[in-house]
Amino acid sequence: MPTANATPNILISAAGEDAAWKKALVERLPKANIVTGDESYDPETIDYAMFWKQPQGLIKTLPNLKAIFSLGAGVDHVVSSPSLPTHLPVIRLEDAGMADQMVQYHLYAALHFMRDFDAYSTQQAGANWVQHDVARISKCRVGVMGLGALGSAVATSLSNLGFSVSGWSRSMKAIDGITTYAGQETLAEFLGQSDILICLLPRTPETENVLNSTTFSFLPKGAAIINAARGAMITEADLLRALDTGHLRGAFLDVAVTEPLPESHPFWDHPKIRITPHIAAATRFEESADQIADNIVRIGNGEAPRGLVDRQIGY
Ligand code: NDP
Ligand code: OXD
Repeated sequence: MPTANATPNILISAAGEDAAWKKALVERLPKANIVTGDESYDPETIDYAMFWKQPQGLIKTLPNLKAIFSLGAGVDHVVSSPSLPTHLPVIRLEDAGMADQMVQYHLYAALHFMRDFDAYSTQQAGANWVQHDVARISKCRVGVMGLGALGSAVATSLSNLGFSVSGWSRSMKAIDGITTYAGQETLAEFLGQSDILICLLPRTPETENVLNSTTFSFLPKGAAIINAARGAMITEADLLRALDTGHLRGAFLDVAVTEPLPESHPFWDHPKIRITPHIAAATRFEESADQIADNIVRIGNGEAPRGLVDRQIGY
């Protein structure tokens, strides 16, 4: 890693939240020169950029960048930029207050299916008072794709509540109470025992469209999907088909290929789909600014930063 100036120059471009990020960072790095995209600055002097959905073309105006910080757990908005230099370090947020929120979101969504609330809302529309047997939670099998900072917290919380939980990742993990699988060759087996499938993978060339007609066919009939990762992991037309044929019972979606979800999109009024507007876990300024400031100090001291993205694999 390159080393930093004692007074680093930092540019913030954070999709309308520049001022809040600047305030949080100034408190932690009082000696740094911190500017937002609408202030005047000399692009040649910028050492570090903090980005969330930065304007297209901004990266190539900054020739002397030493690192880019993503203001989210996902880095797809940065690494997908064609002008990103191959060796420029990209650093992501790890948990930073998001794991607790992801746990809350997934407890709600998993119970929605496990306790038949999807069926009861259809019944309510028809003034239909019919009771269903309450399934035993230990018989409900949840599969979590992605066992990173967020997926592992979600898997552990669902397991603690009594669900029977498995997880799938690229490299093998050992997590108390969770049956783990790793690699493409185990995907069909992992999916085959997921009554509720949760996607918490990062968006990379390998994970795009990982949920499609073929992989849906590996799920047990009547399985449900929860996706709060990125819309690009699901082939949307295949999801609609799997719901309409009855192979899938329902989908709980926080993300979509196009966001905001267009008004005319068929997801909005599909009876088996619940939509939330990318709110599963908000980036918390305090925790995130602590991580970023700590990393800038670490780089300044010649140490490796935490949360460094592997540019070869894309997360
Ligand atoms: P991490 O990088 O910590 O974890 C990613 C996990 O996915 C790891 O377990 C990794 O495996 C696994 N993985 C990656 N590629 C593959 C693959 N090809 N096959 C199998 N497993 C794979 O990410 P986070 O947990 O921090 O975040 C996950 C995603 O959640 C983010 O990238 C972002 O897109 C999304 N997100 C959504 C939010 C929302 O509000 N909707 C908020 C925050 C994040 P391994 O452990 O072997 O590396
Ligand atoms: C993230 C997100 O990646 O909010 O942090 O989606």
